[in-house]
Amino acid sequence: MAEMPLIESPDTKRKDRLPPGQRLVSKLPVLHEGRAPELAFEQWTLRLFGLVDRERTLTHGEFLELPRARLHADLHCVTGWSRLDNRFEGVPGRELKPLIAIAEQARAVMVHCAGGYTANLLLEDFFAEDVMFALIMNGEPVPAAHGHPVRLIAPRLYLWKSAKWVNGIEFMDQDRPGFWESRGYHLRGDPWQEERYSGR
Ligand SMILES: Nc1nc2c(c(=O)[nH]1)N[C@H]1C(S)=C(S)[C@@H](COP(=O)(O)O)O[C@H]1N2
Ligand SMILES: [Mo]
Repeated sequence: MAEMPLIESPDTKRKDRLPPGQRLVSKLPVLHEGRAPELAFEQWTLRLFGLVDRERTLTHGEFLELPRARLHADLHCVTGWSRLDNRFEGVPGRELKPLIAIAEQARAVMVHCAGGYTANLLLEDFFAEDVMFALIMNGEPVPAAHGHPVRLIAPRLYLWKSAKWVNGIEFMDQDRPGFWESRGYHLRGDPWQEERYSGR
């Protein structure tokens, strides 16, 4: 098998890697609303819907046939901690593109999760080169508390966008607030701009 390509999240190449107002932690905390769902990978599916020509639901077997890559990325939580040099393995978000015809008017996605959590991303943020559906995190299958079996990683935005237990991507004609965004978090959440709260 050919060696898996390595994606370096661009922020890992900065001289100063700590965004304003953040402090470094060495261990990744566990943070989420409600209880972590326990999901068997064999039953897991990924639904691609909304502004697509035909809705499609990938089985775990179909998902495992998609091209994989490794990812090196820094993670920044809006509550103020950052963890550098995280390692992931999984399917880059861009690999979904050939599977569906996305309508021209699509501008954003809503990421859906088991348990009902949602997070919105602009289409260009979702298809950034360093966005990944992660299966492996720091050498092990993504643990239940961190999103088993599949967790989205969007390292260029605050970590609330990196949805755990992801099971659906909805393509939308405009950006709409997800779970935290409708509770006061910023619609986009760029840590370098300190887009923490919307001020609404
Ligand atoms: N499904 C789901 N994903 C989620 C959350 C959640 O409550 N549910 N919380 C988000 C928030 S606010 C943070 S800070 C990160 C924490 O990820 P970690 O527990 O792996 O450190 O997960 C994000 N993804
Ligand atoms: Mo968070």
